[in-house]
Amino acid sequence: EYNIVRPKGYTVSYHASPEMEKHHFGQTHPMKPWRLTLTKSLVTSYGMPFAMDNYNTRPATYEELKSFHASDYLDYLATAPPEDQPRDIDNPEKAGEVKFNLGGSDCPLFHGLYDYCSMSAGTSVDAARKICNGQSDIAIAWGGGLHHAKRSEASGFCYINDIVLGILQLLRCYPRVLYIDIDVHHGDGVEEAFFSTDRVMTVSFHKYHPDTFFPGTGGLDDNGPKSEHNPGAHHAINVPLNDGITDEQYSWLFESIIGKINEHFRPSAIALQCGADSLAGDRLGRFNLQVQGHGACVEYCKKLGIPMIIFGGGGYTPRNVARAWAHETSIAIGCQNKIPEEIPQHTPWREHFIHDTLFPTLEQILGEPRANRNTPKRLQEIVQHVHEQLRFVGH
Ligand code: V1S
Ligand code: CA
Ligand code: ZN
Repeated sequence: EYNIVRPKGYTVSYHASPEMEKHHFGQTHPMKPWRLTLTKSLVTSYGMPFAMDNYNTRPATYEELKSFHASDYLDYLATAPPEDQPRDIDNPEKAGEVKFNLGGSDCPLFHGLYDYCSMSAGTSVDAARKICNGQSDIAIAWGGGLHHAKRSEASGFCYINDIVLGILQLLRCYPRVLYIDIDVHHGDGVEEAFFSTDRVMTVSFHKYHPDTFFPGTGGLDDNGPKSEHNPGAHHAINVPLNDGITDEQYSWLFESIIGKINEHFRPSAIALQCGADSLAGDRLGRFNLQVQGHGACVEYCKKLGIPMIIFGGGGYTPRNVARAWAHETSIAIGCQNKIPEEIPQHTPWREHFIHDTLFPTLEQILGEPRANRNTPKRLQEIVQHVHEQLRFVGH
């Protein structure tokens, strides 16, 4: 009804697994897989599925997961019994044994965990395959983006690193992959996985404080192991930020940094993690970004004209996650100017949106905006440092 049509000669695919959305981390846990259902509901009520190839994905196989993860870790993940009460890892007496960081309050062992993980990974691997075989120009995997998971360790709500699996798939057909991470947290798992190769450059924008903000890594000078013999040296870029950054500052940073990286590194594919916890009003986040500023990053990447996977990630205020990811789906399709700002009347769970617009103002979201602790001088220094790093990269 909004006349959303397929862009000519351009294919966007949407990879989702409705079963994944039914899993629960626990009552008090901030990660709510149901936010994916709310996102799909908004995407559908705007008529966007008509303009995309829509896939219900299969779970990733054990062999696929093994392309990054260790078998003893996967075996434990597949067989550890679910705990009904999350253990209190901050209290060693009650803690019991914790293996692979599984079963604390951040990474609980819940019912159906292995299915949840393999479905999330399945969406990302399928998205990567569609990019590889040229069937999609942009492939969307909102159920992926779990950037903290390590080869043999769960971390920060992430168990399987679907992004690493997706990038490994892209590397089979593309010489260089640029990973960009706009989640409010540092993309440490992806950075570490590609520390020793010059075929992947990783860039994370995040709130940084080594003692008080998870995971505490990703300082400006952390650019990968600096050994002369390591081809991956200088291929990790970190953009550490303070509380309260605005759309205007973030867009300026993003374009200055990604523009320069694109010139030097010349990626043949992009993997973009769009964690929505960098939005204002997020339960765990600290920034003042609006749906427009978050989406501007996706728009900028799309304009580079390079095949791209778009992943989800964090995002702990479901209504804001759904708004951002629906808007970003419309940018991928190129119909962002055709859909009305007002949330359609027939949207299931419309009452969850509180404000009936895709673009609520900062005042509507927060009442009082969070103080902005990012000075123009500091942002200039960050851009300067990144430009200096790039002198060591490619041409
Ligand atoms: N910030 C934060 C935060 N909140 C929680 C949490 C709160 C309630 C619960 F019932 C369970 C967990 N954990 C954290 C962080 C992890 C953030 C992960 C972000 C993931 C992502 O968005 O980047 C990608 C999906 N964990 C910590 O801060 C660790 C602790 C150090 C403090 C909190 N306690 C609960 C565990 C140890
Ligand atoms: Ca980030
Ligand atoms: Zn996050």
